[in-house]
Amino acid sequence: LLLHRGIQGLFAPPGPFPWPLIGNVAQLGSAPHLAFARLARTYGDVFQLRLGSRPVVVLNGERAIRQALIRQGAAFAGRPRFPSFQLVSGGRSLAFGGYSELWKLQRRLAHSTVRAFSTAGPAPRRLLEQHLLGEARALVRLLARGCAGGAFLDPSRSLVVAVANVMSALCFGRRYSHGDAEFLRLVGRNEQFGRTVGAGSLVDALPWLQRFPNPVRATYRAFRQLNRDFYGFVRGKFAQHRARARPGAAPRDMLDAFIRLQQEQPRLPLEHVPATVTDIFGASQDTLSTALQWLLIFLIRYPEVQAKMQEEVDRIVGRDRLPCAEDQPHLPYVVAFVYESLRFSSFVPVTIPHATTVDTSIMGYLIPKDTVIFINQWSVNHDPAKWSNPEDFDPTRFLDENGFINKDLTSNVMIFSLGKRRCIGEELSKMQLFLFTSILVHQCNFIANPNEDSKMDFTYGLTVKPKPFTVNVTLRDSMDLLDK
Ligand code: HJJ
Repeated sequence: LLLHRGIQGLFAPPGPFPWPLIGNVAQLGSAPHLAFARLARTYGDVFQLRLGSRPVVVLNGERAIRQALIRQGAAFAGRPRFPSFQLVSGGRSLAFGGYSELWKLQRRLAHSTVRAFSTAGPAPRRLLEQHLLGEARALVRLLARGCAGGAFLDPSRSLVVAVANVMSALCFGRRYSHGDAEFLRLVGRNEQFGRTVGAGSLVDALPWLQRFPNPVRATYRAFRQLNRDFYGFVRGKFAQHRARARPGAAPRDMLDAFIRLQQEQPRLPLEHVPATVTDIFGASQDTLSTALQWLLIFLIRYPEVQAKMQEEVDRIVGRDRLPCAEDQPHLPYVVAFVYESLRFSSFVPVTIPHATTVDTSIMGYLIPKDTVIFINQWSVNHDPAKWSNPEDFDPTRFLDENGFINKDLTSNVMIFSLGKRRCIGEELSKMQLFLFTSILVHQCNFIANPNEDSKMDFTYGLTVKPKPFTVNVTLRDSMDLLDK
């Protein structure tokens, strides 16, 4: 114990005994967030383990996480200097970059760019709605056609292209066809990203694995190529946009807007513009497509929930038009379904790893500067002290006795993180998830493949994705609304 005694008489957090060389890597298994929750029952909400030789402090539960990310925001706002983080967005990533004055400026400009093209007012809202409607229509047509004659198909590729297209339209002003092989090659490799930068990934924990051929090294090389491709794609767009700049005119897309902001704020290096937009585009297509996969899974696993949503949209929207953003306050069950899907799946179970920027302490434990911190969001969303029967999928948990959304409860779902590193796309994402969900259930019936296991299996990474599944999609009525 004396060995662990810190400067102020505080102690390092407790934790399991680390093995030489690998530390506690073997204990994490295929679902680190579940292993962390289990370890928290033995050692408490704040515990320490080692990934390789590197100490990592894991925070579980709302109290510890709030204390770190809100009360001591700046102390916990750093990022570890992992080699893999340097490969993202040309080493100028907003999401993976260290905490500094320049980073704060980058974040402020990025946030106002995203806001200007999502929730800043009625005009951007309409633009987003327009792009989304076009993509939802194309998606529904594609799925229904592929399922003609009662077939089942894997929807994941089409979902990725649909959401990537919404974001490509907002970021760059153009969409791609579902048959565009080059675009599909770019956005169709999302598992490779999360496998490398997810908490508990071996890539940065055991650097000696880079020295001989093995699956971890192969993953790392694929990750490097993926990031080159993404950054290259956005840099191409950046060059085009600069060449076609029209100084007087209003910015047409996020890249235009960000170029403009950088001209007014030359303290931000020019190269940070394509880097930040790479983050925005990369992160949004990965997370939103994962979310849509989970939404579809829950629709087919809980047909009675799907039927209730259809009843609600039919009653409120009717069959003569498609759902729109203004319907949201009148569709509480659909909104509750989206929140329950986020809570239940907790598909960003652990945030991008944090690091302490100074010597600090939390819940009485000493945490030195530059300690890697894992934030276990899953533990908040499945805390039995917060949620009754957290392992049940039940949208009505978010509705009050009058059937309205209980905002205190929805704000308790933790998937966008908190504090200085909180997601800048939260409002944009929630709007898109509401619109996609309400349009899909308004237009289609979704049926599970009876030949597939109903166990909801997943693969772990920065985002948790469902194992491949197939679905049958049929139109609820004619194509009239889709063709309008
Ligand atoms: C990507 C999938 C990518 C980036 C970023 C730059 C930025 C906490 C979570 C997400 C938010 C943070 C970010 C995630 C990374 C991806 C994602 C992919 C290239 C990228 C879950 O997003 O295939 O390529 O380049």
